[in-house]
Amino acid sequence: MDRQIKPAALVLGLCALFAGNSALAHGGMATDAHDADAQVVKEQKDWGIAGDRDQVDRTIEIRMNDQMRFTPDKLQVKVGETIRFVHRNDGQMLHEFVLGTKPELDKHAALMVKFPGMQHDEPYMAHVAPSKNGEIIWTFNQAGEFDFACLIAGHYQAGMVGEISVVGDAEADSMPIVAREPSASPTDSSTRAARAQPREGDTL
Ligand SMILES: [Cu+2]
Repeated sequence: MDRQIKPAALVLGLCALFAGNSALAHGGMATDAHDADAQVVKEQKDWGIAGDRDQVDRTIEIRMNDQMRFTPDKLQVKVGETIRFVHRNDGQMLHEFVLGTKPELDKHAALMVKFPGMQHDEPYMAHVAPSKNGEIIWTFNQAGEFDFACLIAGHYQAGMVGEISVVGDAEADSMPIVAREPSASPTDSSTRAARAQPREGDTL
């Protein structure tokens, strides 16, 4: 767990960002992923950095609904992985997908409640209209426990949030789904038997 309180400067930066954006005309939300790509400014965040389309390791589909839930709402990625998130809004209202640390999302959500019409857009967020898709490409280059959330006023408070564990290689080796080595020969049963031993903390 590495959920540190953000420095005050970062919070002030976030406020300034909102102040700037609120001056823009409303309604121009970046639902077109390709337009968004063209103007991505890569800034290192605690939870990673904007990724490149040609570096994508894996695509993860995230569904959103009006019951204020994401499916799936728990993800594990490896440090260094570039993920293409594809969001599908199954609901009748606008939803968002915003990556961040819990403290940062908490503060951001509070601002969204205070200023519900406020526009915001960053490479780590997608705004997805009803029955539409969204997309972001993000590189998780730092280990830690992070969240994703819909910060539309009321949605975050209703529990529209999920978790992302970004784990190092050693931890990732215990992930049950990955087969990144060539398949073992039939005579290699001793090694496989050893690998098959469950380890404490394994989840299936
Ligand atoms: Cu929502």
